[in-house]
Amino acid sequence: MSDNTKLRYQPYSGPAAGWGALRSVARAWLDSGQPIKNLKAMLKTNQHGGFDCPGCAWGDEPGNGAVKFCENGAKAVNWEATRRAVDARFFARHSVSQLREQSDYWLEYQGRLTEPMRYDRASDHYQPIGWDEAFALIAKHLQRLDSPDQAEFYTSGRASNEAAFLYQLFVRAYGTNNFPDCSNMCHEASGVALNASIGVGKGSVTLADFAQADAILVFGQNPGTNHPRMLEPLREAVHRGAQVVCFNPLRERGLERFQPPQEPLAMLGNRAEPLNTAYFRPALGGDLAVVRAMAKYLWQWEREARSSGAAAVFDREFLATQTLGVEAYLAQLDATPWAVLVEQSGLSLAELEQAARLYAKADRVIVCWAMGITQHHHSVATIREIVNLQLLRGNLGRPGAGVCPVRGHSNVQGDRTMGINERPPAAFLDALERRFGFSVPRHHGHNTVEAIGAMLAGQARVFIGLGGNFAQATPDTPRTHQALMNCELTVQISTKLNRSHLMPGHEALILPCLGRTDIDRQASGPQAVTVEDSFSMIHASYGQLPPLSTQMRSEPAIIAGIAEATLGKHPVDWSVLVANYKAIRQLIAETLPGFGDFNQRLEQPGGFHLEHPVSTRQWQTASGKAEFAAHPLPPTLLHRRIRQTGQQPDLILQSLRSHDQYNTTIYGFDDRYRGVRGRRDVLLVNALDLQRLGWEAGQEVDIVSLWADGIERRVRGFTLLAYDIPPGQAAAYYPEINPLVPLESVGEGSYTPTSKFIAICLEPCSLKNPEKLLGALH
Ligand SMILES: Nc1nc2c(c(=O)[nH]1)N[C@H]1C(S)=C(S)[C@@H](COP(=O)(O)OP(=O)(O)OC[C@H]3O[C@@H](n4cnc5c(=O)[nH]c(N)nc54)[C@H](O)[C@@H]3O)O[C@H]1N2
Ligand SMILES: Nc1nc2c(c(=O)[nH]1)N[C@H]1C(S)=C(S)[C@@H](COP(=O)(O)OP(=O)(O)OC[C@H]3O[C@@H](n4cnc5c(=O)[nH]c(N)nc54)[C@H](O)[C@@H]3O)O[C@H]1N2
Ligand SMILES: [Mo]
Repeated sequence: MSDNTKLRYQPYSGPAAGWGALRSVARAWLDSGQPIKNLKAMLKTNQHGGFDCPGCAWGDEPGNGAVKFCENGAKAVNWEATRRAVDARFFARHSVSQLREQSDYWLEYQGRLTEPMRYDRASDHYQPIGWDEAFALIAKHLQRLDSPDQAEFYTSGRASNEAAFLYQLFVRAYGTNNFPDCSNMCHEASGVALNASIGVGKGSVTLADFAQADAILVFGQNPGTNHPRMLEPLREAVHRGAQVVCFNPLRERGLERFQPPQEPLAMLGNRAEPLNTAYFRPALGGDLAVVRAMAKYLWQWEREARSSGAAAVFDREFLATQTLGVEAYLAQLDATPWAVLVEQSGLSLAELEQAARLYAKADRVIVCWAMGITQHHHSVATIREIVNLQLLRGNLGRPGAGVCPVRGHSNVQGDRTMGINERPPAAFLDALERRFGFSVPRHHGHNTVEAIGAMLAGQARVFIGLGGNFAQATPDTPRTHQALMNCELTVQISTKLNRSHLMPGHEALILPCLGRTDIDRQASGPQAVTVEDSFSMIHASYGQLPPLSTQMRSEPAIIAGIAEATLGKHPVDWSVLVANYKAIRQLIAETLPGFGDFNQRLEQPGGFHLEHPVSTRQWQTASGKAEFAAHPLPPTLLHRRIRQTGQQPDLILQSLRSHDQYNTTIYGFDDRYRGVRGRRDVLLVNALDLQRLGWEAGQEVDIVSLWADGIERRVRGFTLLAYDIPPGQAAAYYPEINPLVPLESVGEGSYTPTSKFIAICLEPCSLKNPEKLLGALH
């Protein structure tokens, strides 16, 4: 398969979903090599007794039997459930150096990893190794470190609750809290901000709330691609006259028009329905100013109401009885000048007022957000500001209202609940200690950025990855690659070949694991695993397809193997737990609040809801109240280290996902809704900026990012595309531009790489023959 065809660009005129989605699903099926088998399995997606979709973390209504997968869920399933195998013969044919020349797309396309492999430095090939030998090698490396804190234990958000619980139990019994995870690059800021404001770092709404909301605000999210099943509640909301208000610099098709693929009449009549009632296009990183301006309007109207005796704008009783700090916050609103709000938000005063009016008109409001909010310097402050706004009108802890950080990976939220957390709460550690009787490490561990720093500095020497693609998902790519290769041992527990396997430490292992779609058979029979969605619903997932090879093992079995080799039967008998996952769930029930009768409650269709204290207006903050945060606005959105370069950036770049990818997994080269086809190495820029900067659409350029640390960060040979994007902004696909994100450019209080705010300059292309070299670059 050739990776890169010619770039074609034609603005997309169809609706989201609809025929385009059906065509794309059919292609994914056929390409899996086992379409009929997969079709049967797909019909079980998100059904009782079936598997949880390995796509996103959007939740589903239990029961009703309707088909419950979307285009991108189908792609995820067919990508995992392929007949192609990456086995010992494959690795005998290709050296690691040769594989590095291949694109990320090509690597994963080769198929499922089917047997454990060990890197042989002398021949530069991976060679087969037995499972026991692999476990013994890991144990040897872990046992000889000077301190357990010299090992990093990464987790990606597909790991089940059972796998995550065992993993953290093993790692803490081994002696460290070094749990860098994908969440550090994703919704970390949501967790930090919500914990501080309302006492729980999770969203407060369930799917049922969407049906009752009068307004749904969607900030920095592209659900048409990344959470397609969210489009239906949005459509339903518009239908019944609720406001759906979008804040996104790009006009995302998935927020504009929608054709339900499950409704034949709408499809045949080609009828598309609007998905929003207002659309605002702020500056990158401008949302803090947007939300503050909305609050400032509310405050102005509340003041007027107070003096005229008109109906209150604020929920005065809620503010008085449930919250702390409103006075300081209102003073902060007074202290923030309108001119600064207009400048930083990128919206006009009239637009800001319109947004505030839409908000104030609604009795019940849900605010949703995703990466357009979290991957910024001021992400924690922005999310706290969203909560501030919601508090003013009591939009928390009642039906149809609340906050909804829409999660990414299908079990990223569950992994945190299970203790994948480098800064675990004391109550969690106390509970572990009580149940398992060993003294747990209390000091903080490394997050993703700190782990990279430690490996670069030689302070961390072993890296174990439970899923994911650490080499490509992280910032500052060349430094991260170096960090992995500095290690004495790298271990990747994976389903598919990716670049992380090609950045081996001195020694390296690939441990092939079962995925969500595979039947997981243990001593007591086929096993279910459990996951938690964005609405805190816990449900079971049963694999449906026989694994491609008998050599693959489940994630719990692999973790148990590593644990037993390293620690023996301490603090539990690992193999007994793996024989029947009910035993793992029993331990979870005995350790974590909210999981009583875990095994029994799973039998209900749709699973069960983990109670959210905010739904009954209990605030688990230090003060016992919902807390306002009165941050001043940053003086400028440009970080000090950008200003210190003394250079003015040409543009501010955001990195985003195309319609044909799942994070670093690239399914194809089309971004259907944005009209970009055939290529991913493109830079979307406003035509006015091209003119201003003296470039032409179609030209190839190098992109250089600004950060005053003496390191040159450059990607080469990107094609300029004139696109409907606000002037001064640019957009390009992740992970191709990750080399431009400085490791030290992180969110305040969240440590999340600022992947949506990269100051860049364009330079003439330094590639001689870009077309030919493209494969090597990706
Ligand atoms: N098919 C598919 N599904 C996925 C994924 C995938 O890669 N593919 N990834 C999963 C994961 S892990 C995650 S975290 C989610 C990600 O889901 P999203 O957050 O939707 O993903 P992004 O593509 O990063 O989109 C960010 C959106 O925010 C907008 N944006 C960027 N900067 C700003 C800003 O400063 N302000 C505002 N208001 N908007 C901004 C962008 O224009 C874009 O529409 O999706 C999950 N689901
Ligand atoms: N520039 C930029 N960087 C970003 C982002 C961005 O928007 N811009 N987004 C960030 C976000 S939100 C996230 S969540 C991270 C994602 O970071 P990761 O979660 O680390 O990356 P993925 O691409 O999801 O990982 C894909 C790999 O996971 C493995 N895998 C798939 N399924 C399974 C499974 O069931 N079990 C196991 N063990 N392995 C499996 C496969 O081998 C596959 O190659 O990237 C972050 N990086
Ligand atoms: Mo994510």
